[in-house]
Amino acid sequence: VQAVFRSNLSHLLELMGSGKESLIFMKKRAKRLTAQWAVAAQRLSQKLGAVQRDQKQILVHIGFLTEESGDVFSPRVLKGGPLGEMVQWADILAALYVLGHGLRITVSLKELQSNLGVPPGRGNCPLTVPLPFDLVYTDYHGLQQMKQHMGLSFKKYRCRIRVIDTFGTEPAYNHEEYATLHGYRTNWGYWNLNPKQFMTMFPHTPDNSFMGFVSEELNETEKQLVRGGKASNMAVVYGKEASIWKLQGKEKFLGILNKYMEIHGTVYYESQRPPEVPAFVKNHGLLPQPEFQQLLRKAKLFIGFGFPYEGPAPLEAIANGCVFLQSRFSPPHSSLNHEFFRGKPTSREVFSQHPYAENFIGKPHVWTVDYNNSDEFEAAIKAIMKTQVDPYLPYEYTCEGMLERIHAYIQHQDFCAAPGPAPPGTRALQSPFVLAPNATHLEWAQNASVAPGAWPPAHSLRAWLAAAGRACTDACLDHGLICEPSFFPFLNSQDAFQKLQVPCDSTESEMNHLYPAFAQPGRECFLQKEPLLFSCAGSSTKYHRLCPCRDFRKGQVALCRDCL
Ligand code: U2F
Repeated sequence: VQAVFRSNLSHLLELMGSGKESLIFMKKRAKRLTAQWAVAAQRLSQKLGAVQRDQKQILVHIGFLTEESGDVFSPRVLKGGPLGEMVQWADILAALYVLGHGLRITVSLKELQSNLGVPPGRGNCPLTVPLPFDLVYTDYHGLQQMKQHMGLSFKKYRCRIRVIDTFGTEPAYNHEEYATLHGYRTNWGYWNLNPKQFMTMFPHTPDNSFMGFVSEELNETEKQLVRGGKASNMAVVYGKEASIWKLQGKEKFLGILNKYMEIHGTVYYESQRPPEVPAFVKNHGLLPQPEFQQLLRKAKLFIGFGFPYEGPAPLEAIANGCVFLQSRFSPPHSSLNHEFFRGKPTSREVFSQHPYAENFIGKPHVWTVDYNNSDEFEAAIKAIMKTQVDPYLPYEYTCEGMLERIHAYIQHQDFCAAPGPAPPGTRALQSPFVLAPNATHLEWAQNASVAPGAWPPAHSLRAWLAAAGRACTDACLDHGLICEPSFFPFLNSQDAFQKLQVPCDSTESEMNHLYPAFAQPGRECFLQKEPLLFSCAGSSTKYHRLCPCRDFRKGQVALCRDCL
């Protein structure tokens, strides 16, 4: 059956059920965005032309909303608790539905079991019950529940699972044995999935797939209205929960801001003003999402206090024509030094409250400054008040961008297929590259055969030997490219080192998430023994890593130019 784009979301709203505040929030959002999804579907349909799309049967099991996992989020929806996850799930559901796939949605263990065809209480039975879904989207909580209740089927069908994982899972944490041996064990990791099965909220490391969410896009008339209606001295503070306002030292920079601007907040409160919120702040209380957007349309500045990390609100602010001002973290926050990230399966270092805003958007929309430096802070405020900025939304966060990306994943990602090229040592791998004319990197040879069906297509590969201590994520960005982990197998050979003229005195094959790599001191080259450990993330001053990079579409970093 072919998938047909849908523009009416009312059946989806029925499928989403009701009761919980979280579901109500998500349904309102899906409903409000219907028109934007419909236009996006129309545009994508035109862009794809006659491409055949199979209709998939998809189960969406939202584990964190189940009572069995404690559902700590639903009761906080109206109290300033996290909404980012619900924004993302609402958008994933809408996108899958608009793309025309068959959907089932579960938010309890009972519903999960009945959809999986597992008789209750028979979770550990040795039978493999056929899975009636081509794809399952879930989260870490749901993954655990599926493992417990699917018996042997879990192993057989886990390649069909996609895990929505806000902050990402790096390969070193995903590989059970390696994580255990090398201190990468956490509450969440060690599932031995293909790291691309984890789907993140922002493009953190390309080892995972970037799923994202959407922000409402303004049309030309709305943009005009926003341009005309901005109050150049109005600031809104990022932080809907009073605890965010506890930040030490805030008096100093808020005092400076207060000299220039009228400060607004949307902090949840019960009966009286939360004591953390200074009296000069005009607090509106937690606003419904559409009213929050309206407030952003009038404001000039959206200012972050350092928490929450990496949420949707800064993108919404920028899309509504605000400048986002945030603090630089020095030293960077990570699972090593910050409670929030502790136990998360990533070593990623976070250099500001919203690294995506800093690195993918930047000035004039985003200013990242040291809040402890009053001069720098004050200068930024003055400069921001003078600059005129237009509403801006990166393509990958528009409805069309998200549809395009999910379409490409559904069409091309197959983790159930037989593994790619055999690991080194098991067969002589004739490398399909040549040294580029300027001798700095490898390129795909013109006459090399291309693995049919390989996605992303291998001819977009370009490979560098990174500087010592540089991760492949950064090394590729240095060249205006993005690291592509699925290309590692092509590079993992003596021949690749040779073509790059790396002086290997010896070559060893071992399990290490930094390999393939070259160690200068002993002139040793190392190949990767375990395909699951290929990793864009990770660095050590000991190694020059061999890095596979590819191009990407403007505003759509998940997809290479020939990836659609
Ligand atoms: C992030 O979760 P948060 O919910 O704290 O993220 P925010 O950026 O604050 O935004 C979530 C939504 O809240 C909405 C706003 C955003 O789409 O439109 N909102 C609102 O409806 N009313 C208001 O008055 C103010 C905002 C992140 F997304 C999570 O993944 C993390 O777990 C969490 C902690 O770092 O931060």
